[in-house]
Amino acid sequence: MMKFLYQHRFMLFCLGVLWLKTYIVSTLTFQLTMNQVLEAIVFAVNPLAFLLVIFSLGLLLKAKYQRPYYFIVSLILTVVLYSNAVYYREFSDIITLPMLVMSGNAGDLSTSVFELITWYDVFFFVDLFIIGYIMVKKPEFFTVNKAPFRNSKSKYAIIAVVAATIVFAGQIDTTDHRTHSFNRDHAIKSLGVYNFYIYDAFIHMTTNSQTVFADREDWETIQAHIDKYAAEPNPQFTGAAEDMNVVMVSLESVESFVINETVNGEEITPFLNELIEDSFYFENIYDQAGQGKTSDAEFMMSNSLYPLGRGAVFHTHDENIYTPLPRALKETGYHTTSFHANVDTFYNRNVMYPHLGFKDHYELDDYEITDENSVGWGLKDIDFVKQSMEYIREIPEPFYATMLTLTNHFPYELDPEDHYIKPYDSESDIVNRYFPTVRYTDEAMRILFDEMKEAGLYENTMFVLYGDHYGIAESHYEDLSDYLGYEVTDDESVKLDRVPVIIHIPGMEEEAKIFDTVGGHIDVMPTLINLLGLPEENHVMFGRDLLSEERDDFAVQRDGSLITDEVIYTKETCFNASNGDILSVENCIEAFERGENELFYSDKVIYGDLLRFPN
Ligand code: GP9
Ligand code: MN
Repeated sequence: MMKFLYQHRFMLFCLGVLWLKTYIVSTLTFQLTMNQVLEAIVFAVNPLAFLLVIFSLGLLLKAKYQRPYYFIVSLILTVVLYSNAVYYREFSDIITLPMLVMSGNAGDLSTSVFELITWYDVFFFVDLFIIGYIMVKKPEFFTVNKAPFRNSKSKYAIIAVVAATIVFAGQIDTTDHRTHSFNRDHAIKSLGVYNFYIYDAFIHMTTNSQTVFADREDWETIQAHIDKYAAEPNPQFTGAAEDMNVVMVSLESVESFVINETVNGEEITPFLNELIEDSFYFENIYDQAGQGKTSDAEFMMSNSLYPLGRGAVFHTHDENIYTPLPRALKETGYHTTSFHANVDTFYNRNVMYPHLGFKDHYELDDYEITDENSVGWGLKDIDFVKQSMEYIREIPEPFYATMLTLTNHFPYELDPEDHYIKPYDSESDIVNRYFPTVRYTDEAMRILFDEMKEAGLYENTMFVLYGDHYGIAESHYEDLSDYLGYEVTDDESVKLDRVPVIIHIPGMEEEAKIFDTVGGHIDVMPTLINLLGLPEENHVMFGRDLLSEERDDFAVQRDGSLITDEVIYTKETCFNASNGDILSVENCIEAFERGENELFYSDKVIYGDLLRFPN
C-alpha cells in the first residue's frame, strides 16, 4: 500500500490540497449549525468521498494524461467551490442545477457580483498556481503512474469502501425529528458540497419525471389538504373593489422592519407610513420566495402557489397550465399589463407574462434610459414611475397593472443627490446604503399616487404594494443588529423576513386597519380575488384570504422555516414566537408537518403540471 501511495504522489497531493481547501472554505462560508460532534466530523470528511472517486479515476489514465487531468479536476471543483462561496455571501444558499439556466441573467447581475467579490478571493486559487508550477517546472517532483484496474483491484476496492462509508455515515440522522427535504443546509451538511450536486441531479431527474407519471388521482389528497386549512373569505369585503383598476407594485427588497421607523432621526418610509393609515396593512407577512426571488414573488401574486425550492419557476415551468389572476381578469374584460424597466428575457418574463394572462408588457426598450436617470440595476424608480404613467394614462380601463421597482436592489447604489435621508453608520456598507434607497423608493411611490390622482385614475384604483423578498442578507445581521438594537437570534432572523403588504382602496379609508395575522406572499391573491368579487372556485390556491376572520396564523418559507402565532421553527429549532424561548421540538411538530405538506403538495401541482387536469 505504501508503495502505491508513493507512486501516486501527485494525485495525493492534489487531492489533499483540495480536500483541505474544501474544508476550510465550507467551514468559513456555510453558516451551518453543528449539533453534534459526529455531524462536524462527517462535515469535515464527506468531501473526501467524492474526491477519492474522481481522483482515483485519473489513475486509470496513461501517465502523460494524468497531470492535466488532476489539474483540470482541481480547477473545475475550485470554480464550483468559489461560485458557491460568492453566492452564499448574499443568498445564504447553495447554487442548484436549475439555476444554471438562469445564467443568462448574469450580465445584469454584474453590479451585484462585483460587490460580492473581495481581494482575498485570490487565495481560492493559490493551490492551482502551485499545482500548475509543479506540473510544468518540476514534473519529477511528484511522479505519476498508470494503475490499471486489473493490477490494482484491491486498491480500488478499498477506495470504493472508504467513499461509500463516508457517504453512509453522512446519512445517519443525529437529530430527533423527521425529514429535512426543504432545507438545503441539511443536505450540504450531510453530503458535502460536491456530493450535493449528485443528489441535486437525482432530484432533477425525479422531479422531471413527475410530469409523466402524474394523473388526476393526485388531486384527491391535494384538495383534501387545501380544504383542511381553508378559510372562508371575509364576506364583508367580497367585491369591495369590483371593477376597479388594480395597480400592484413590487417594492424591490423592501422589508417590514423599516416601516414606521427612523434612521438618524428621519423617517425611512414617510409616504408608506402615511398610506398605511388609510389602508389595510399586513404586518406579519413572510417572504416565501425561493431562488427566483422577484419572479418567485410575482409567481405567487399571480398563482397563489409556492415557488419551487430549486431555481426559478418562471424558468423551469413556463409551459405548465396555471389558473392565474391576470388571466381571470383579462377574461372579465380587464386590460392586463406589466411595467418593468429591465430586459424582458430576465427571468423569462417575455414567455411567462403572456402565459399568465398579461395582454402586454412594457420593458427596457419602452423606457428612455440615460446615464443621468439610471443607477445600479437601471432606471431609477422615480423616472420609472413617471415614464410608466405616460403609458398608464393611455391604457383602457379597467386595467390590472403590475409595476416592478428596482432602485432598492442590492448593492443599494444611489447618487448622493438622490438621498432624501442620510445613510446609516455601521461597519456594513450594505446596511448603511439600504436606508437611503428604501427612502428613495418610498418617494417614487408618493409620486405614483400623486400622478394617479392628477390623471384622474386614483379614485377608481385599488393599490397593492408588497415587498418582494428580504433585502438585508443574513451575512449582514451583525451590523443590522446595531441598528435594530437587539441581537438577531435565529427566531429573530425569521421575523426579519417579513415584507410589507399594503392594500389601499380609495373610499375605504374608514376601514383602515393594521392586521397582525401571520401569512405569506401566497395569501395576497385570494385576498384580491375576494375584493374583486371574482369566483374563487376557478383557481387552485394554497393561500387564504388575509381579511378572513376564520384564517389561522400560519406561514411556511421555502426553506421549511415556519411561523404561527405560537411558534417559530427554523434551523432545526423550535422557538416560542412571543418570547423567543427555545421549546422542545414536539411543540412545533404539528405546524412543521403542515408546512411540509404545503410545500410538498404545491410542488406536486407544479412538477406534475396537475392543473392540466381539471379538478
Ligand atoms: C430584475 C429584478 C431583480 O428584473 O426583478 O431581480 P432579483 O435579483 O431581486 O430577483
Ligand atoms: Mn427582487
